[in-house]
Amino acid sequence: MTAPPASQPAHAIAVRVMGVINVTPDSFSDGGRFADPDAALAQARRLIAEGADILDVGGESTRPGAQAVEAAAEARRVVPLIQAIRAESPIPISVDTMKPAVARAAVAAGATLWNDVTALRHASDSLATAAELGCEVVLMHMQGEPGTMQAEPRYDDVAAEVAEFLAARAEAAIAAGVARERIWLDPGVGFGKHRVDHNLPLLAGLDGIVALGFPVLLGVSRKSFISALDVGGRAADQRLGGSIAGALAGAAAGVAAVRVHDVRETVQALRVWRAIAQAGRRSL
Ligand code: HH2
Repeated sequence: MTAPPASQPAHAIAVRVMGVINVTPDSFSDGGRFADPDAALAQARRLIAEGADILDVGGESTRPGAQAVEAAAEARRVVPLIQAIRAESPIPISVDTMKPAVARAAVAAGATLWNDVTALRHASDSLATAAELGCEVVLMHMQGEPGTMQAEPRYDDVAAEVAEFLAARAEAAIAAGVARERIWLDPGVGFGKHRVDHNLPLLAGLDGIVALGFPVLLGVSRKSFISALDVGGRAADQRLGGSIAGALAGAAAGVAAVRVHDVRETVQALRVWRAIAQAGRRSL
């Protein structure tokens, strides 16, 4: 999976949709809805039927103030679901974890992608574990730690600093033995970023991250900057319009995939956006 060459327009390659399943009691976006194994598997089936290209399974919330989870307990949340999905579908499965032990258990259960919001910085053996597992990895930017990251984020030029960080983490992963073609980058919208002052210029500058030459994953879905821009604050499950606007901005910038809670609506929006862009090219 590689980013489109710079000479190709963004819509030449279909943006893949990663559907989120949080097997947690406390996620900001859908906390508790899929903590039950049967509900989580039903959600996985639903997201596959709705057109998801990848499923991202997470067993620990990253929102500020979320309860920390021991690795063994986190693995007990995600592994049975990954096994159950793998038993009935070949869909690529990603595990959203910062812990090498959980990534290891998830890959053994059938996951093929390690989505790490700490860009393999959480544990001293994160880089080596990613190299050993040989799976794809998502390296995400975050300023600070999940618990305190929103306290006082600071940047001079957020898009440039995030791109510089991601390039350095990709080099670190490659130096540790992770194959270049297995690396994805993610700007980490909402992770140690002021809702409007940082997330908006970051989204406006996504092309600089795409230009690094790795596939880019973008997670905008239901994030709080959407409610900051909306008429009246809206709860996480009332941010679909803004989530889709963010996904389309990512598509226009050339991201490879978007991480979303609302798969059906996002697939529809991306298909329409792409068809219009392609029709425009044909009529040139
Ligand atoms: N956002 C969240 C969690 N994991 N991973 C990547 N790569 N990119 C993201 O933007 C991203 C992520 C936060 O969303 P959610 O999973 O819905 O919430 P929580 O962390 O509270 O479970």
